[in-house]
Amino acid sequence: MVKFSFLAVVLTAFLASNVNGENYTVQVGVDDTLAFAPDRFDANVGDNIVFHWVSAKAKHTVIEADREATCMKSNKPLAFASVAYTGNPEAPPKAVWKLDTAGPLYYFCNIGTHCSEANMYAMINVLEVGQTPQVPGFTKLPEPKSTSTSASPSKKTKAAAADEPSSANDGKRVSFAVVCGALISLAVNLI
Ligand SMILES: [Cu+2]
Repeated sequence: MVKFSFLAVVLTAFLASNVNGENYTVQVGVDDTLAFAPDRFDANVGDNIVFHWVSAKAKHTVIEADREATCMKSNKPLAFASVAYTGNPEAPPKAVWKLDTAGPLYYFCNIGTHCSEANMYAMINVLEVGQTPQVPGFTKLPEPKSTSTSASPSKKTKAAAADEPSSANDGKRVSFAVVCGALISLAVNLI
């Protein structure tokens, strides 16, 4: 039984590490500006984009568009569209966009003139599964700025972040692992 239990643990760990894509974080209203950060990066089919509304100063939305800078909602029947949130830097409202098709994804904020005058739009280059992102996004939020003079996070390259585990995925992975472990243990005990 010890061997079977060990096998179960190994199998569980293997399954848990392969079931989810990355979770990329996009800050909506970063640094209280009319902008998304990062505003352009590569991801893969199967990844999730987790939008964090971080500005308490204005309402914003995330609305899918068919092309860049049009400020018009996509014609797709299932086009992504969030509700309008006023942000909270300590506990940001969030929305998750799961990437299921390769190709460029465009989105914008449809509040007032945020898109048309402040250029509050952005894109994600969605690659096929297995293709290596050349411009990695944030897999966790950038460190909070210590002064108001720091550079915009959207301009940083995030090579370091790409090497870090996706903390937002851990909860799901753990719960998936627990379910798998329980099922495998059950099966092993029945043998
Ligand atoms: Cu906005």
